[in-house]
Amino acid sequence: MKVGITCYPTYGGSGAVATELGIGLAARGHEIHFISYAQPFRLSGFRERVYFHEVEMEQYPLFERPHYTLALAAVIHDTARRERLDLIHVHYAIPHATSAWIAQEMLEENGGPPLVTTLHGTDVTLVGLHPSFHPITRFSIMRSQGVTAVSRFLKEVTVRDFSVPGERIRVIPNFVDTEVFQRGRDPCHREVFAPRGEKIVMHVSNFRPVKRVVDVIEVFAGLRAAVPARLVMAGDGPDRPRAAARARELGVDRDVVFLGKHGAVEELLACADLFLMMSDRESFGLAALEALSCGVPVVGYRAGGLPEVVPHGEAGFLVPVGAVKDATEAAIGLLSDPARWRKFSEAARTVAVERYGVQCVLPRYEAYYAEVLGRPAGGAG
Ligand code: GMT
Repeated sequence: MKVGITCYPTYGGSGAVATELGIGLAARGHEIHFISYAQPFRLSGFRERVYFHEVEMEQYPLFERPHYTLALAAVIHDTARRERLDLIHVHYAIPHATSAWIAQEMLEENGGPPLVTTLHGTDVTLVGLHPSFHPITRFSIMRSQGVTAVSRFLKEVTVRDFSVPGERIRVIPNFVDTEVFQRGRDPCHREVFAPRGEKIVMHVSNFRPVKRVVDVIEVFAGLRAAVPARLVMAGDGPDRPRAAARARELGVDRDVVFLGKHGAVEELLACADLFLMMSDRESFGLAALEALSCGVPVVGYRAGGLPEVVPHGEAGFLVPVGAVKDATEAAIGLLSDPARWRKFSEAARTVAVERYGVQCVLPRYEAYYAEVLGRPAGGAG
């Protein structure tokens, strides 16, 4: 099958999932054409059957605002025509599903390939809800021949807030390459992060307000008062200065490392002891899944789709949003009891491998593509 994939190429869950999906499908014999304004951050090195088409923006004095949606539509149209794509799969509805719909309209006389849109999170729960975006987001979802959501939670929200019939949305969860994300890989940076044998607590995100990174610092400060620990904050974004300021206020700044954006989080997670995800809205929580795959228990807020990913009391603990004290107690309980921690770590790895391993989830996309195309499932042809 020849599939065009459009995603945001920058650091972020939807781009990561889209890229891993393309790489995985290419390994299974499909031909993948990534279409975006930059090479997706997880797409490095040469890979057979993987191509990248850059969306370039024309500079013209009249265009004070760049027309990315149109430029993307033009490249999707061109790629679909030249490469004879069987299917277009866009990740994150805005504006990708709209651009793909325009491309399809342009291809209509030749019968354009069907469009699958994967809803990831804030395209539905935040940005798409804005009154100025709501009608076009709904329109683009409804014009897609296939729609997937990364969690049951996200499907329910889309049905409720966009009046999309439930039967139009298939839940296909995010996945993780459990060979890449695993404990004890080399290099492991434990001695650098925790030279005195401290526990390593980790957080990975884009530091947007929804991630509540100040709460991450507060949970860590409470934990560190009871257990020697260091906090590694990977990623960057608008709330980083607030988090750094809170760490200073609470007197824990010497034990908090802000790494900035990191291209290989698997190297970091492989030596973590605890992952904190204190988001107040999270449709799935890919970073939490990647932590579980590395045998790292998760403590976080019971928000959105996170309870579908982290089994409470088994691979981690989820507490109500804002319950910093409860989260701190849960973190202390895990890190001060080695036998309990080992049990949770093993359960975390099992959940990742058995429910969310790439080998379990990829065939579900293949089967869904076949269904949308009206073909029998199976095979790359
Ligand atoms: O950053 C992105 O790529 C998108 C981002 C978002 O804010 O929509 O992440 C969403 O998609 C990820 C991949 O499916 C999910 O793991 C995240 O939970 C989800 N983020 C939110 O719902 C806040």
